[in-house]
Amino acid sequence: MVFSGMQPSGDLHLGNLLGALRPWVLDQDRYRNYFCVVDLHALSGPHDPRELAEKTRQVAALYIAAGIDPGVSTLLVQSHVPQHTELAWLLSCVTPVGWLERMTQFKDKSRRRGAERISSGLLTYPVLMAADILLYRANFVPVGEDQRQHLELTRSVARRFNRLYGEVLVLPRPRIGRRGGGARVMALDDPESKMSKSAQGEAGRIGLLDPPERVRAKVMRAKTDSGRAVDLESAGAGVANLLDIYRALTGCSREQLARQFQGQGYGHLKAAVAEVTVATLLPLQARYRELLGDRGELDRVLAEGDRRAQQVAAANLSEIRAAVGLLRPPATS
Ligand code: AQP
Repeated sequence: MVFSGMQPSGDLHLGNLLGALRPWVLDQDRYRNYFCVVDLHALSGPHDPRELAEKTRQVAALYIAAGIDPGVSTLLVQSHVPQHTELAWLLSCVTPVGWLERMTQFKDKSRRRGAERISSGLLTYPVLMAADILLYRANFVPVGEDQRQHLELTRSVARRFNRLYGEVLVLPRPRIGRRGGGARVMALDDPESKMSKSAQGEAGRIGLLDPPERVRAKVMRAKTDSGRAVDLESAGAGVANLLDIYRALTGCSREQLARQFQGQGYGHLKAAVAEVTVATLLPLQARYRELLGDRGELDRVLAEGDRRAQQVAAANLSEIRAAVGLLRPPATS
């Protein structure tokens, strides 16, 4: 069983594609999958209520455009399955605050936003994420490297819960960076930081919906180092990031990478990265436009996924509720 998701907190980018979406697609026939648009998570930071519903639809359309088949995988919207939030409460009651305060993403985002502007939802975000995963008894969670710590926390919470209430929760394992890299795509304008939806300015990220000219302009302006020619052994963060992106997009080996770029100028590498990126994104964008052209069909697909997910979620949650000792609700006719 596989569970993973993305927040509709901004426009999805190349990091989301290479770190998560593509690994989901490549492995989707091997497992039972739940791919979720985690809209409740998007509320933990600043968001525009006039845009959230449409962004949620857009992320779902991007999943399908990237190759998720809703006939094979269950595609759902987190807020449409209320069991996620109920389980989050049960888990929060066994999660020490200190564990949450140690999360790097919480520390980074709260430093960026300032203590007055962060919500307690940002602190408890990893508990909701643990609930998302544990609710479906997922064995594997394919995510980018940045989510490793949250996955460790999910395992710790599940272990603690099972110690207190019996073996009801399944400990999930992260799947990070399988198949050709891309587990941590760095920002083009600041290769020491990860490419991110919420970073200020657009120069650092390649949006999955960026038109070809914008992709080319961003890649050509990517920060490198003071050198001129590529050296695979001693590449600085910016050049290494471009090489990683090229490798992840083409699936080429390190030897092929060396043959093509070793000793070549940075301009040559950038032009090649821009072209493979454009070639990857064009068909995805065409399919995305088609899907958004028929919102009724997209909503129908999501409703079917929500329904399938709710069945599993309700059955699993009722076992978890019983384990903590809650009174079983009266059966409704
Ligand atoms: N730069 C990245 N490289 C590789 N994988 C990445 N992911 C995110 N950024 C990179 C992976 O994408 C999935 C979706 O993540 P999310 O929507 O829950 O948000 P996030 O991890 O917090 O990613 P963002 O895009 O940076 O969003 P904001 O800025 O809103 O926080 C996850 O599997 C993640 O690992």
